[in-house]
Amino acid sequence: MKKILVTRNLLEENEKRLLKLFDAKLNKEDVVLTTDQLIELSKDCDGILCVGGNKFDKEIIGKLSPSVKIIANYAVGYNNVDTNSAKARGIAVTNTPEVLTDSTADISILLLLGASRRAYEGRKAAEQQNWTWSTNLLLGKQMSNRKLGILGMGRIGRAVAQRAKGFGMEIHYHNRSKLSPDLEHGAIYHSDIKSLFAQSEFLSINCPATPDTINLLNEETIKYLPDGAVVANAARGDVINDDAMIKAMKSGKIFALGLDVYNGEPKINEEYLKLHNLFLLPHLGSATKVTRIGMGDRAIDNLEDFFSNKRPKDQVN
Ligand code: 8YV
Repeated sequence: MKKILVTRNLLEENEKRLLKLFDAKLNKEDVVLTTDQLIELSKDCDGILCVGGNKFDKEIIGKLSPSVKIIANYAVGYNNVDTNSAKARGIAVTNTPEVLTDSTADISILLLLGASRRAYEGRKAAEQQNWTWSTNLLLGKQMSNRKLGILGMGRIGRAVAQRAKGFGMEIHYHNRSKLSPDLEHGAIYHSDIKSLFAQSEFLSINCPATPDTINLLNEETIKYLPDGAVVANAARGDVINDDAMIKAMKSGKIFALGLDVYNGEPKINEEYLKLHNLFLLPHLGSATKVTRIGMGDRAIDNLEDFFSNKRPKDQVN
């Protein structure tokens, strides 16, 4: 049986299946492993099933035992793994697409609604029981029939578009390339972000973190958005320049922000926490039981394929 280091607990259903197929080295305490622990614990392993919080940069990959042949990432995003360095070392890298599309798109909508309808302030006021109903109590922005910009029109972006149509929103998007009409479903393509942002009364960030998207919302580009725009990020913290965003939230340029992901998470820029117009969640995009089981199954499928000498369906390098 091939030996697999599993860096965090999986749901019971997934662990049962994994244990039937592999000699799985589990992390029963479910602690976040340090880099040194990762390297040490994987020494006698043929593969690693890891989560997005486990970083595998060039240096770490260089220190992995030659026995490690696959890194099966339990996440659709794989910016935590240097796929080129892995390839150079003969290590396959896989991700878990499709299975988390719906749950992540749901969270994007929750972020847009939570931010625009002032859910954080609302929760605080309700909890403190010191509010008086009035015609202008916590007035928010209404999504219905407004324009939604989607940055990154992959599976998740398209699922956000589908949901937003239920609100009567007009969908605009930017992507590396224009989608075919059957995938676009009437959404309006913008070949550059300046043009997309200019239309985005609401903006949903659903692109992967790549050298092209890191810091994409910055001092300069935030200015392209209409005054009072609402922004939601369910992708990766790196896409937003926090200092520029905080400044824009203070000035009112950005009416409100919804965040599920952060630069350097679980840490969050302290300045954000002083703002009332922020709706935040602790990286819950894929956090439903059905999705997490789907992610585990997908990672296990990839390991199974790999060790049966088939190219895993989700190999990304
Ligand atoms: C995960 C994610 O919660 O899939 C992704 O890219 O960001 C989330 O679904 C996390 O990375 C778990 O590994």
